[in-house]
Amino acid sequence: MRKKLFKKILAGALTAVMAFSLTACGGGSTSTSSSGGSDSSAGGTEASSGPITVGFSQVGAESDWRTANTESMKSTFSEANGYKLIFDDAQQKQENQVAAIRNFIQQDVDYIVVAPTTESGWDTVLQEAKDAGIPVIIVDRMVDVKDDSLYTAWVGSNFELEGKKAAAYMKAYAEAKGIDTPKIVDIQGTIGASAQIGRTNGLKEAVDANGWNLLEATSGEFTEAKGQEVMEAMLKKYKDGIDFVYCENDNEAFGAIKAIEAAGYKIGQDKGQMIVCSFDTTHAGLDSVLEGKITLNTECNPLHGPRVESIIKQLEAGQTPDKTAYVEEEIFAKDDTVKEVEVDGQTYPVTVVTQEVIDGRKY
Ligand code: GYE
Repeated sequence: MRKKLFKKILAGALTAVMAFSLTACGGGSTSTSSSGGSDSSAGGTEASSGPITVGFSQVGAESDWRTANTESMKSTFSEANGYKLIFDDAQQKQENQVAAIRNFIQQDVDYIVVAPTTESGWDTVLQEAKDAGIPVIIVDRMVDVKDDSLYTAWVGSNFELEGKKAAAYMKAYAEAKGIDTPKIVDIQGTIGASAQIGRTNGLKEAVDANGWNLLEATSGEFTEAKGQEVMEAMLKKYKDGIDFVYCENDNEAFGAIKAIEAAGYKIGQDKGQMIVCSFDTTHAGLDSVLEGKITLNTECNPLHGPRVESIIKQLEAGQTPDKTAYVEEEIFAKDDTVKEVEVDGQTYPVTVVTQEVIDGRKY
């Protein structure tokens, strides 16, 4: 139950008790006090059915994925759906998120939702939320806290699995294209963010297992501008060629593609060309696959609004939502060279991108 709702019911009960004792003291004149009592209890019912207040601390607006995610949250937590959403854009800075959460606590919101920048550094502020009795729901990236009771539930993607799927695809693709020891650069996401940790680890594991040549891993901070800058620097360093450009999101891939083309190198699907891999499968990301710029795009679904709402509804109904919930995701590619990949004993089909596939998608 919402803390505020509980407070309102408590206030209503107190008013009723006061009315009752006044009546008892007044010894007989029941009409005024009883009508006063029923008014206040009617008021209490009205107030408790008011909008649910949600404070949402969003990472920023660094990518197309993030824009789709914000849109999903805003359209779900709308006034028409019975919510009052307090939205805060942290501009990719954790300290802004901490300030936003403190602000939500001060405003005594019903629920705090956090899409954390990085995994660490949340213990203190989440303890403050817990002490204030406000449930915290974590969405998208994870938090790494000493005490799991500091948050109520988490929903998001299995980033490590995403990375492993991509690496399994690259292995099969390299074999099919006759690329022996692939030379790879990794344009990482924001360091310390779950999406970066999982995707980097997925690749790293395959590099170690297959003896691939990982030339460099540097953060592009999940942005197009930084992705381009990092790629420009890498192109200057690795003159002997790069086989795979592993970008940890679509926007970094867009930046990298600009840098590669500006430097006069060829992007494509064959040996001797640069094979760009990405994550997110945003609309623009899939357009880029169709165009043949991105070869592999591993899905990361941003439509978390309804998922967070389902958690809130369960809490409102006094139920216990799953502590952690992973979203199911697919793999999209330019061609059918690799039809499926296997990760940890599970098979994942690869969908070849067509205009129809793009048109049929929700983001
Ligand atoms: O992949 C990237 C965004 O945390 C899953 O953050 C998210 C990542 C997403 O900036 O585009």
